[in-house]
Amino acid sequence: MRTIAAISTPQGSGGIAVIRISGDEAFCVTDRIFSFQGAKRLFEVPPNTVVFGRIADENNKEIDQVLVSVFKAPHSFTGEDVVEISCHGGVLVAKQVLKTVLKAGAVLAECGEFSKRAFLNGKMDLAQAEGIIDLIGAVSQKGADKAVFQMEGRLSKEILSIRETLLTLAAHLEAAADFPEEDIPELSYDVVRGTLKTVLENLNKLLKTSDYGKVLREGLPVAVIGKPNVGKSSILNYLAGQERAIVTDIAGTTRDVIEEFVQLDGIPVKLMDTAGIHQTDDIVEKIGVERSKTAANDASLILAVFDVSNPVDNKDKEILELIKERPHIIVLNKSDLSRNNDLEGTEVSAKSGTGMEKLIEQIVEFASKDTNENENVITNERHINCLIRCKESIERAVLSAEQNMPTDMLAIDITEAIGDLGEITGQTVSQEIVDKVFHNFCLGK
Ligand SMILES: Nc1nc2c(ncn2[C@@H]2O[C@H](COP(=O)(O)OP(=O)(O)OP(=O)(O)O)[C@@H](O)[C@H]2O)c(=O)[nH]1
Ligand SMILES: [Mg+2]
Repeated sequence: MRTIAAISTPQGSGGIAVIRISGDEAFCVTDRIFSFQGAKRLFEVPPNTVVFGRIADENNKEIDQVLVSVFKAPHSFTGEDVVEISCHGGVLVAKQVLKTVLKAGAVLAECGEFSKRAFLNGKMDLAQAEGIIDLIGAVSQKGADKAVFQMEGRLSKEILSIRETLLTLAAHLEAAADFPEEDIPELSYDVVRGTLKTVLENLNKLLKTSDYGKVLREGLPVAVIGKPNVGKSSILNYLAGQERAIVTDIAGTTRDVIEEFVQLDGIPVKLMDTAGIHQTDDIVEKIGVERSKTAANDASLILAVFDVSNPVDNKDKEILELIKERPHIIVLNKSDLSRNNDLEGTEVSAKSGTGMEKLIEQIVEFASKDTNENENVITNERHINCLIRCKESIERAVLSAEQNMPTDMLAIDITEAIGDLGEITGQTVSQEIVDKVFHNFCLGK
């Protein structure tokens, strides 16, 4: 395979930049441009060591003083010989080092090519590789935690264990069908059904986590609605930890939807502050009110805000009517003032912060949907599709088992399900899918 190279650190200036080289020729390519004291050639250097030296171009003009890390196959990220040149982190210098490396015989890596090689060389499976990318792209602490689970292979382990159960079952069914003279004890339909139902439960359990996975990927959309002046913007500002929206005592201050990404207890939340909902002839406000209603409709969760210091009026009743069919939390704001209504909900004061912890807890509980801290969470659309297909195959097999169909019929569906699970980890996956997965990776990864 060709020896590849790319800048693995982001564009821009920083303390250092890293140029990664991987392939059979990684050491000789580097030797052509790198000089250092001690051993003469890089393959003589012990693996996993760092060497200080200088990089020069073909005219022996020094480009930079660098540190070179040496990893020998198969004990490297890609499983091949790998050299990582840490140079000074200027935009120009990193590019110049790369240019010299390419001139010395390496070719520019494609997006995700290092990770693809790691996958092809068995250093990690497909789901693990995708975990790395999720970790790099994580926008929240909980998202990062789940990506680490995936990168470590915890998701793969769970998938492989389900696959193993199906493999054993399929092998037994097929052996019984193919070699009837061998006297292989037949599995009763009850046993087959029982095993398939357990598999189905496990698949459903995994698929159920994908809602939370979507939250971790995209953030939970939460709309803050209520009549004017109840303190919606004040609540947004409190949760955002900054004065994001204008707050005044004039009713109708907010006239548009204001979005703010926040992390609540490590979970990403897209908060939407909205215009106060009421009847108005003001044309701008009218549009704002329509947008509030749309935001409420599109959100996964509504924070319906009421002012405890005022009696419930028709405008509040309109809000209660609007949210009754949708997931919501009733937020009773201004709890620092004396109480003038008997609404039930979560009492908070955006002014003093009282009750906000409880509100955050409720939002987080809604977002995480009973997912246990230690559970795998399905965050990847590709994995969801594979699991859905697998589930459908198993459902067909269960139906066949219930109708006492010939066992080789069942085996066909089970084999399909095995393939679907193998696609997640990459054991049974087409080249086309592999290329597609890695193409989404960044350059140098
Ligand atoms: N005492 C008290 N006043 C509050 C509290 N929260 C907000 N306020 C005041 O209530 C008024 C309205 O607050 P906003 O946050 O602008 O209310 P809003 O619901 O966004 O109002 P509109 O954008 O006009 O719909 C301001 O004067 C705030 O200072 C609170 O918890 N306690
Ligand atoms: Mg407002």
